[in-house]
Amino acid sequence: MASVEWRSIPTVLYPQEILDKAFSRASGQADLVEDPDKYHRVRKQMNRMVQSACDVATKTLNSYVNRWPSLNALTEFDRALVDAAVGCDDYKKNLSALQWAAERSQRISGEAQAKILRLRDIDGFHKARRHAYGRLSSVIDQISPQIMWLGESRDILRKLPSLDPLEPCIVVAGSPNVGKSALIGALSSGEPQVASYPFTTKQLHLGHFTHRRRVYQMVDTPGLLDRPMAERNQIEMQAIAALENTGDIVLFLIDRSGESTTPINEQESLLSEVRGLIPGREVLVVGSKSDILDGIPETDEYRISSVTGDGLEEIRSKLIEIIAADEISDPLTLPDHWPREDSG
Ligand SMILES: Nc1nc2c(ncn2[C@@H]2O[C@H](COP(=O)(O)OP(=O)(O)O)[C@@H](O)[C@H]2O)c(=O)[nH]1
Ligand SMILES: [Mg+2]
Repeated sequence: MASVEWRSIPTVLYPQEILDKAFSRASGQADLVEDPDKYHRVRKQMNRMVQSACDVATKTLNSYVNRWPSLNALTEFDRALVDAAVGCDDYKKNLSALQWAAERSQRISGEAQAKILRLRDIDGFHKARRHAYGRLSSVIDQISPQIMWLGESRDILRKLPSLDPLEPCIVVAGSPNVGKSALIGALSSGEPQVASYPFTTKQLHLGHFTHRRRVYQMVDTPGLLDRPMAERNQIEMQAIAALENTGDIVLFLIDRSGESTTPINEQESLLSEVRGLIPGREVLVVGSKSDILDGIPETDEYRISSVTGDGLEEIRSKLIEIIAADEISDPLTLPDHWPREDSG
């Protein structure tokens, strides 16, 4: 399962644009027909027009169906995102409506061509072509709501985060304003990507760094792991469950500085909730904003400052170490310095 590049989903044309494209391509095709005999010329032209208009419609619709990721091929995390953003049922239903229309369009083409073959008069050729155009238009009209839905959904899906399920992922949790986004920015090579998360109006920050050719992804959880679970609706719980399977490790930030907007005891009870939610994952607790912790007793084993860079490299190594330790338990993965047969 590769990651979904939501940003590469192509633009969806309006229904009328699809028809315009089909009919204008068809007229162009008719102009190419050369035959001195009018009867044969018109017959060929009408045939070409129907065939090419229907082909363009079919290809356009099928290209949407093919370029949209199949829900079955998605990770649980991506499916949860799609469900919350646009709804998985609608996603499936609307795409299959397009597939239906693509097939109808081919049928219309076949039937019109068979009819033109049987006809013996120029007027009949024109009529058959007009009739086929009318049928094609009404098929496209019929799926107009579905096409519009896809167009709008595409704009929503484009902004979703893309996580690669084959690379490690660090979920950065903690109360609001503890410094999650700042930490991701400080550990990232390059600018963190800002994505939207359908469960919250807040923006999600995605960053990554590379170590020994592996990409360590980091994702923060605005509005997700930062509120008591009692306040959540079902769809949010579903997202948390999905995140649980995505993250290899949770880095939980605690802001013990006087500037924290959430009282320490509330931050700590969120921490125990997070631990309870994802019992199988290691939770690394890190104190944030060490640059303004003067005089505050050292409670956490790890302290960082995203402003001064204090403690960042220690945290990075610790994350890599924890993730590697986790992977050794997988019998198919060998540890880093495992002796290779050809090295002796
Ligand atoms: N002094 C100091 N301020 C920080 C540090 N990290 C974040 N902040 C500030 O804390 C506020 C919240 O940071 P942000 O990363 O948005 O927190 P988030 O809501 O957990 O993502 C911002 O005003 C940051 O500038 C830090 O290491 N030191
Ligand atoms: Mg943030």
